[in-house]
Amino acid sequence: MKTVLSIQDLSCAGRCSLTVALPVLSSMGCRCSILPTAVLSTHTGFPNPHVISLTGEIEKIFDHFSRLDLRFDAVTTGYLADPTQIKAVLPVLQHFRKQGSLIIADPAMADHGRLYSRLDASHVQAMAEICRRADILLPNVTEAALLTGLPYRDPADTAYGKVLADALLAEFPADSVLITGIHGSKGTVGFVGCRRDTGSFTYETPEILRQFHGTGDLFAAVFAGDILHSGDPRHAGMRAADFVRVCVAETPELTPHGVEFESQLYRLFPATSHHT
Ligand code: PXL
Repeated sequence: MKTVLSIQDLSCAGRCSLTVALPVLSSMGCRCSILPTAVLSTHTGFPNPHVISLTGEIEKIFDHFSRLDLRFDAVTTGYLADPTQIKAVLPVLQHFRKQGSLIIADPAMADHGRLYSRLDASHVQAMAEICRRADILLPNVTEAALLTGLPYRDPADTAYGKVLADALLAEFPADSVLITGIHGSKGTVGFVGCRRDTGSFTYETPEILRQFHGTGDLFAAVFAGDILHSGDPRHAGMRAADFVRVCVAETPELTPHGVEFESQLYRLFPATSHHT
């Protein structure tokens, strides 16, 4: 059985981060361990969430993991609450990287051209340090622009996606990057990816014009579960994009509670290896 350590916050309500990663990775037949970095009453798209930082606990949990010599096929990172917390995660990545875990970083910090509420420019600098320790980066267009210093464009087309992907591979040592939220020729949305060894690839699906919270987290979780079996970022990205799309399509109303993925989890069961 493949094993994953998911490092991100636990938002009690709102369907994102760990409450998405756990069911998705379990459905994909992975044993998912967690390192919760903060507990929030809701994600920060709701007004005034109660935030309990677990920064001081990260080192203690990691220390116990190390004494047990726990090992994981992949370690994934997502939303982190502040730069101090990010600093506490760096040694954890360093350790598991040395042990051969695949490090997948979703620099979840911004969307639609803006940082999430509560975050500032110092967060971008700190998140870049996470990205320097990753094998695979999964930013959206806004995050890719912030990490490279290139301008944010809306919409970002495939050509600009390739510019962002090349800039990321120039700036960070990752083997692959995959940028979500790229707009194709006619009413499509998808990703541009680039592998350092074999070059770029793209994928587009018909766009559904509704924006939900947590779809990036859903994408990253499916991506991680797939790549551990396929070893192919393009395959993993296609499976993730198709899954997010069907979840959006099946969500009856636009609320801050994210997409209705629960009724679609069966599509991820290990026996179904085709995408969607
Ligand atoms: O979905 C990304 C995310 C994760 N966790 C928290 C968030 C957000 C996005 O706003 O606020 C706490």
